[in-house]
Amino acid sequence: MTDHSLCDRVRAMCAEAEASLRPGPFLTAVLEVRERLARDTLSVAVGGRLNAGKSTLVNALLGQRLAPTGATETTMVSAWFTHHHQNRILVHFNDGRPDAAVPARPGGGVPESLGYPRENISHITVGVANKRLGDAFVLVDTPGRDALSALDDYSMASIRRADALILVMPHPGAEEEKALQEFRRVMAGSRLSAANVVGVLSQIDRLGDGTAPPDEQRRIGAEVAARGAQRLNGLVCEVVPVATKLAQAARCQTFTDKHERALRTLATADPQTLEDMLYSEDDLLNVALDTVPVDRETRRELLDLLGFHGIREALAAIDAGAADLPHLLEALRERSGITRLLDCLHERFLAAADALRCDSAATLLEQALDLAQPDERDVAERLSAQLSRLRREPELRRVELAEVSQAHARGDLPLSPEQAGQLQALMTGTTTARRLGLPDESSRDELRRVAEERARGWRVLESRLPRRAGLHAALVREIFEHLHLSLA
Ligand SMILES: Nc1nc2c(ncn2[C@@H]2O[C@H](COP(=O)(O)OP(=O)(O)OP(=O)(O)O)[C@@H](O)[C@H]2O)c(=O)[nH]1
Ligand SMILES: [Mg+2]
Repeated sequence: MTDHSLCDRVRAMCAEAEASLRPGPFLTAVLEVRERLARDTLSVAVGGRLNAGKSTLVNALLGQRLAPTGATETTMVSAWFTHHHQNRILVHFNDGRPDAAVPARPGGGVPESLGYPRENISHITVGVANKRLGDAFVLVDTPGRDALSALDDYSMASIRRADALILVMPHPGAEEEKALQEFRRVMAGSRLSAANVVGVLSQIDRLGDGTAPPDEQRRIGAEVAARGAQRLNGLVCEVVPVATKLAQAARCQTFTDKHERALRTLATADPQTLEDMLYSEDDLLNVALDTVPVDRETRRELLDLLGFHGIREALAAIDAGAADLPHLLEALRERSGITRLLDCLHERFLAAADALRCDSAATLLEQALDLAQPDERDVAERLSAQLSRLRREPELRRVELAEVSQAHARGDLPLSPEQAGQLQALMTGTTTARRLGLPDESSRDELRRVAEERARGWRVLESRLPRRAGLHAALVREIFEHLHLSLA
């Protein structure tokens, strides 16, 4: 089997159906799926509330400052960043008009104005000659809203069209719980779940009163992220804390020798001056030049680039031995949390790309079946049978656990905390052992024993539940059985 075997099977199904269909809505939907699969990359949307730090994170992931960021509502239309041999921006309209090319900002960024009314634009495609994108994914920056309940149709449309989602959450406030519940509601009916949603706790420097030393601030971030992951159990596979602004600076080549030199000079201040200076942003800006020979303008530049927390992280990294610019940048990437997020995206999204893309394509085809006209029934029935066979593939079944997890989140599938934990591990584990909630070094016999025990447990549960809930339990049971068999 090749890496793309599941997607290849969907492509073949589309080709076969297309050959027998006449022009009409069913054929159009099938063609759209084929076009979607022609792209060989996974699409990952970045979504969340207004000002959450989505665009800042997109830039950090791209390794280039292409998405505009700002303190007020900044991202007005969804932007699909794709690899292209030359920088170009295409505007796609929602009234069927042909796409229009608009000039990019120097370096390929999205311009302030696209020159068309926002309400006529469905989304834009930003082609960038960016190697990082080439071998990874299409990244989709979406507009935020002040409440997730009001996430506009176009944001939601882009989020639904993507294969996976990074859900960006800023520092938790009183509104957080409500917003998260809203997000659950908005996502119900989409296939987004712990199988393909990674949470990011953004702007970790803003947690608490923001005066804690950097390592303490990171510890607070990890704690808040862990609590968030607990609350969003079933919806996200994990929540990674990221100092988004610092991550952007550490990955976008905007931090130069000049900034490094200035930081090293700051680091030479005597301990008392250093402590006074790092008490607040104002103290950093206002400390007398004769005590710290870095001019105010450069200090302001450092603040704009790294933020106050970032400056303290950089000074701590220098203190810990980061001897030159590359080592300092590496330390900042590590400290910002972006390195861990990238690992997480590779492990969870890229390694499962075939199944995730196949699942979204198969879902679109399943929806398209309803569009068949009476004389297209044969084709629809054949396609439906092929899709049912495809859905039995173990890798896809795991993605389907999304529905089970959503049923549990809605209260339609009562589970004990232990069973909920087993379901979460099965969905999000990246190795067989982890899927069974066991350490990686567990013996094969132990894995087999536990897989069998789980299958038995879920069979008992299945027999006690009403029919619909029982079907969900049956899916979990079948996956444990399959794991058991594969360990024979
Ligand atoms: N202190 C701090 N500020 C940040 C951080 N990340 C982003 N910001 C700032 O927060 C503001 C919003 O960031 P954006 O990335 O534009 O947020 P967004 O979610 O894309 O916003 P919209 O597109 O308007 O919904 C900007 O002023 C950023 O500079 C961070 O880690 N720390
Ligand atoms: Mg934005």
